[in-house]
Order: sequence, then structure tokens, then C-alpha cells
Amino acid sequence: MTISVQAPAPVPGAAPGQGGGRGSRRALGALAGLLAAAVALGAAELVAGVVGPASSPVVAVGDAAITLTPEWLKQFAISTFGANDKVALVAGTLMVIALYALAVGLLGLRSPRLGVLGIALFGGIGAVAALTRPEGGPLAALPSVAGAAAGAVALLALLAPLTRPATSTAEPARNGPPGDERVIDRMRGMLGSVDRKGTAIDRRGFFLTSGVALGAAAVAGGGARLLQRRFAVAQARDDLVLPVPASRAPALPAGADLAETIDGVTPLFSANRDFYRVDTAIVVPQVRPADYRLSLTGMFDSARSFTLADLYGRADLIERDITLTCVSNEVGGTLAGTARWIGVPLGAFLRENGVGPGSTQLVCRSVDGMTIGAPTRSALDVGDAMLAIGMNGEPLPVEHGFPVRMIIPGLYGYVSACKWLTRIEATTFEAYDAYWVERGWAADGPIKIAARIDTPAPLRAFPAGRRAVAGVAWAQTRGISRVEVQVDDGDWIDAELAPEVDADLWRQWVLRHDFAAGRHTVSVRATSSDGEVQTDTRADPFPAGASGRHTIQVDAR
Ligand SMILES: Nc1nc2c(c(=O)[nH]1)N[C@H]1C(S)=C(S)[C@@H](COP(=O)(O)O)O[C@H]1N2
Ligand SMILES: [Mo]
Repeated sequence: MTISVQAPAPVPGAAPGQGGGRGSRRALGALAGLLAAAVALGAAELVAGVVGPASSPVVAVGDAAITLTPEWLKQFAISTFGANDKVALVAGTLMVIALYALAVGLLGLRSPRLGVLGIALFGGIGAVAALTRPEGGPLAALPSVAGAAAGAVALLALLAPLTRPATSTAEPARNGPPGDERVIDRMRGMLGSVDRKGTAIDRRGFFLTSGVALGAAAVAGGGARLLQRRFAVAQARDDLVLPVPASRAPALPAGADLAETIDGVTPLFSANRDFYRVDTAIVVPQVRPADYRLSLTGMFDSARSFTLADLYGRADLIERDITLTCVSNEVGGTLAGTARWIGVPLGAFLRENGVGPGSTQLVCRSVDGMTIGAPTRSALDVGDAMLAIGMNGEPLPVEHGFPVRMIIPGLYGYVSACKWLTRIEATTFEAYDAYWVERGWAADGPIKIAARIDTPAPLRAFPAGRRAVAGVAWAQTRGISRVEVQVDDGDWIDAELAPEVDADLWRQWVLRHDFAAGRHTVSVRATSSDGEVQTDTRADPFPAGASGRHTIQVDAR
């Protein structure tokens, strides 16, 4: 390769070797670590594109982090980042990897062998994390191993130009084509240098290798994306035709949705793309309809297994409107949503398969290993409980549990709404603690009565005078009979309720109030149809769901 260097006029006093101090050598070493990590991750993702996306070390390590994260931190992440909690986690994991990589690069400068050891250690962590995942077969370690190998090669290649003995840098000058000595000196000044310890920095070599490493990482990453697409089930889902249910959802009364007339109220139905999402899955499980099986084990007449066609083909499918709620929802929070679900009636299905009278708990298992323990009694007796296959007129969205999930009205999702459901084990509460219960959450999770102010938004300023205060309230299976609003220290005033659709749905409410200019405190409380007035006693979401009244400050001007 010929390199022509336009030598600028020599700077007086500038000697070859300047700018190659220890500081810049360390910076390049750290950069070498980062680039090696990029190569490692690219290679790992590429192999994960063959083995399966859940075997990616970033996913596996992030997943292990979720499993090991204390509940208070998980609760914080869910309530702070909401559906973006996984994005935050992956970003956090990548940041830790980056810091680790910087350290490995610096370590590698001192001893390349130690650097390689650092990478091997990281690959080992990734491999163990991937192997211990529920979907992790023996191949799950491959991406981490391949990533570590590629990362080690990249690190050594990148460190070489930074750790050459000084004499070798001089080689090209002696053996290379004859040239203008001054130019060669300049080149060495710009592209290479010798530090005090007599180690040469071959900058040109380093940046060339860096370019190659970066390119390799990018190509591997791009290839990984393409390969990992093969696992997506979006197309197979699109090809499914949702069956027509035998029993349709009851018709909605006129004016059922206040959102049509009042700005800012949560719509009666939550669109699938807006529906809150809470789960521990970093990569959304992709279950092919043809591969799907639902197996019944434990206290049933006999162990049985059903295909998706078995469930889609049933003659007793029901369509129902149900509001789902998360136990992690804070007072005033948005972890609740309403959809029109289609599914197999759960009680009938369980009876038909002879669920044992001694069973108190159904341990529902997701393909990603999540376990959700639902009370057998509720599964049998709560009207409209179902194995859901449809959501708002479509097959279940992949993030919401495609192809089958459970829904039991009146119970928080963590004890009822298992997504990507693949096994139901009829057992007892004594015999098994499901995932969240093992982490201290209550074993039974009835949804607490709640009311939320949707509009005005907290701390909002608006013109003094008449203004709608509105929102939603829920007490699934019981229904809402009353919502009252209090402004400052005034009396509790009855809000107007939207027509009742079903006890399993939230109910919108509105109160038009005359706000005098100034700051105001607005509170809301709901009463269920069986007479429970929402308590003012505050409780955190952990361990059994939040209680307390939603109160906001507003500013009328
Ligand atoms: N497989 C699986 N199912 C799961 C969960 C999960 O983490 N994994 N989370 C549960 C919780 S805590 C809730 S609130 C609901 C949320 O359902 P959504 O994401 O469809 O709103 O799913 C439940 N089902
Ligand atoms: Mo939840």
C-alpha cells in the first residue's frame, strides 16, 4: 500500500514522537476495549440470529438482572419507565458492558493476556445467563462463546499497534521504499510515537484496525438483525383468522364513551398499540401458531394438550369487555386498560378437563418461564374468565401474549393474566409459590377499587370558570355506582357517570365545576356497587396493590 503524505511545513520545535504521551496511549487502549466489545456483541448477536434471540448475551444478562433485581427497584422501574422499562434495562446493560470494556482495554495495555481473560470472564457470565434461561437449550451458550472469541481476537489486534516495541516502528523506514527522510519522520510524528517506556504507538495501524473492527461489528450487527427476523411471528399472526365468537359482547348503551364528548378522558377502549404493557420479557416471546401447545398437568382427570386450532375451533368462544389492571399501578397511574377480548370460557374448559376439587391454585406457565398463580376458585367461578385469543378484533398482539393468555376479571394481572401461556398446572398454594409470590407479592390479588382524574392534568393552569373534571374509576366484577369529587375543603360532590357497560369495565365520570381564580386541590373517590367507599388510607403497590385517593393540584387563572 502506498501512502502519500503531504508534509506540511515543519513546525519549529515539533519533534517526532510528540503527542504520543501516556494519556493518549491509555485513551487508545480504552477505545480498543470498546471496539473489541462492539465486535464481541456483533458476533454474539449474529450467532444468536441462528440459535435464537433469547440466547443473546445482552438479553440473557439483562434477563438475569431482572430476576435478581430487588422488588423495590423493579417497582420503581415499572412505575418510572412503564412500557419502556426494558429499553432502560437494555441501555443500562449496554452501559455496564461499555464501562467493563473500557477497563478491559486499559488492562490489555498492561497485559494483553489479562485483557483476553477479562473478555473470557464476560463471555462466561453471558453463557451461564443464557444457559439458565427457561428457553435455553445447550446451544444457548454459543453466542456468548463466539462473541468472546471474536472480542478477544479484536482486542489483541487492536492492542498490537499500541504495544509494539519501539524498534519495530522504525522498521518500515529502514526496509521500506526509499523516500524523503523528512516525510517519513513527519509520518512517524503524526501516525506513531514512542513513549517513555520505549513502547511505540503505531497510530496508523491502530486506526486501520479500528476501522476494520467497526466495520466487522456493523456488518455482524446488521446480519444479526436480518437473521433474528426469522424468529418473528408477525406474519404468521397476520395470516390467522380470528373465529367468530358464539357469544358476542353485549351491545354498548348509547353515549357509552364519554371520551367522544369530553376532552382528555381516557377512552372506554384502549387501542392495542396504546395498551399498557408489563412483563419481564426483554425479547418478546415469539410463538409460532403451528408449534403452539397448551398442556394441562397436575390435578386434572388426565394430562392433556391442545393445539391452537383446538382452541380457535371451539364452539363456545365468548367475547367480553374487561379492564385489566396491574398491581404495580400507583394511585393515579396508567397501568390499566380495557379491551374487547375473545376466548375460551375458562370455567367450562377447566370443568370439562376434570380439574380436581382439591386444587386451590392454577400455576400458569409462559413459554419464557414466567409463572403466574391464579386461584382455581376464581378461574372456575368468575364469570367471563377466559383463555384469551383475541384482543380488540385481532389475534392477541405478540406483546400481549400471542397466541394465548389468561384473563380473569377482578384479579390483578400478576395473579391471573399469564401471557404466552403454555401450561396450566392444577395444584395448591401450599405446594408452589409463583414468580411474584416468591418475591414477596401477595398470593391473592383482588383488584382494589380505584378512581383516577384524567383531566385537568396535575399542575395544569387553565382559565378560571367552569371546567370539566373527569376520569375513570374501576372495581372489576363489582362495578362502580358512584364517583365523588372534592375541591379544596368543599363538600364531596357527585360526578356524572357514563352509562354502565359492565361491572368488569372501568366507568368514566365527569363533574363540571366552577373554579375561582387561584390554586386548588382536587380529589376523587369512588364507591363500588356493593357499597365499598374507596379508602383514603395510602398503601404502596407492594405487596398487594396501591390504595388511597387520587389528588391533584391545579391552577385557575
Ligand atoms: N408471561 C408473562 N405474563 C404476564 C406477565 C409477565 O411478566 N410475563 N406480567 C403480568 C402482569 S404483572 C400484568 S399486569 C399483565 C399485563 O398484561 P399486558 O402487558 O397485556 O397489559 O400481564 C401479566 N402476565
Ligand atoms: Mo402487573
